[in-house]
Amino acid sequence: MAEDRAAARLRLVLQHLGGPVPEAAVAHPTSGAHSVGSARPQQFQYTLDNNVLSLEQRQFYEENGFLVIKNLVSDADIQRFREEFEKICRQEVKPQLLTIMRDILRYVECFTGPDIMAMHTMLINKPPDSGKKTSRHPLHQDLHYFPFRPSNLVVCAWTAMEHVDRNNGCLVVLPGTHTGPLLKHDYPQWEGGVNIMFHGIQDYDKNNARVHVEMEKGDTVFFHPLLIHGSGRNKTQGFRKAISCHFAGSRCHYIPVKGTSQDNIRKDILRTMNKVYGNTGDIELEDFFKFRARLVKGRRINL
Ligand SMILES: O=C(O)CCC(=O)C(=O)O
Ligand SMILES: [Fe+2]
Repeated sequence: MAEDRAAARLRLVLQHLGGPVPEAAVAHPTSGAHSVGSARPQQFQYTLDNNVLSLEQRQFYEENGFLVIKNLVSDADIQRFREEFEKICRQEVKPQLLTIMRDILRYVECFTGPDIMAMHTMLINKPPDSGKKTSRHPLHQDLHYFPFRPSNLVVCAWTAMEHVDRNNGCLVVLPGTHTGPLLKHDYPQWEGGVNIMFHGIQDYDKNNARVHVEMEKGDTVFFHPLLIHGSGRNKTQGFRKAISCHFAGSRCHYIPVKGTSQDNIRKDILRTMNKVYGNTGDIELEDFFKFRARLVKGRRINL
């Protein structure tokens, strides 16, 4: 029975991604869980009403914890960001908060509500793997890094700046894991080592489906901060570029993470800040986020 459900879910996920649907996954077409327009009133927990997402898209995110929107960012915008990105890599300019694309915000609002803070923006330049597999990003939940809640008002928008697939280390996600708890993270015991602050989860359900999210330039995947995800090694000679931005509804509030399972990353981040900015004294993780967070729409309420 659980296998039936898993197969039906995998089938739906693969259809959503537009990829080939393996035989085994098509074998159970009877699941009623995804029927659109059922008479039962819908209870949504992970998405808000704002008429941007279709019912099918909402149901997909509710069940799987991620949603790909194809062709969301125009080629012209990607080109602009690429040029900016390359200047930053050559250290010609200091990174500024990227102009948040209006089209992305329209979708972000479905998760965060109308008052939106950009909490953390990254230009990800995944290098060709040196042969030691150090370009891998271990499976993790982004909430491990964040001292604010509730998690359902937080979302990541990850935009591909070029075609991504398993060859250059696309994202890999474990659908449905956003409904579980925040798990314990630590540095993985990998032979070749791992990048600083790349904590991973050892103790996840190995039977959970794994989906490689292949995307084209300009596609954006939105995902929940409890969704377990990571990325494989980059086997190509090029740098795989993406923009990842975490947004939160400004109704979220900070929580202390000292002494919790997040204490290890808290210490790592504070130690790094101390190195970069000099003596940062008894600053806390929430101060770091308060300082870096930017209001991008509506009112700044708590964050
Ligand atoms: O781009 C990657 O390889 C991983 C990115 C990631 O984990 C994130 O954006 O949260
Ligand atoms: Fe992540």
